[in-house]
Amino acid sequence: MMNEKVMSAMNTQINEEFYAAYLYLSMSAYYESLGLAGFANWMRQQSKEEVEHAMKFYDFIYERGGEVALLPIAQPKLKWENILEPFQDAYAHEQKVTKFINKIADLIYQEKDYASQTLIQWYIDEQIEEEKSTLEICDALKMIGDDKAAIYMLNKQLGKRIED
Ligand code: OFO
Repeated sequence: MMNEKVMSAMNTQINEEFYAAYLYLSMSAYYESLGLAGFANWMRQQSKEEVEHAMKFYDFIYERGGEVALLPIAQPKLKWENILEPFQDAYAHEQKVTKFINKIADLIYQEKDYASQTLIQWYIDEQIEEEKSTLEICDALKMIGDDKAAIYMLNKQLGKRIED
């Protein structure tokens, strides 16, 4: 039997993960519009990863005999001012998601919901990676500035990201 409060928090987080997928897909579309296929690919892969994050909660809720309740997904931002901005927003977004995950972890420990502890630890570890990868690209973009050759190289590198 699933703890009701934890189930409700996980349902809310499913919505956040789908929103993240939507946001990164919107960033991908922005990079497509600039002809930066590599940047667009990175964001598209990230978007897919967010759907997987949502589905991991989804599957867990059913494994525990709970019920998933899907909520409306908010519209993401559609335009950015320059190629750095989406990654800055992505890093800020990941920091926000880390706070959400930590709150769910607090609740799980408070409720002594032992069955959910391993799952939430997976998300805690994943958030370390999510913050790190977006911050690294932000730093690279700040270093590069307007250097066209370096943007070209980074675009090539980001184009290599495949589903993990
Ligand atoms: Fe689901 O980790 Fe990013 O948002």
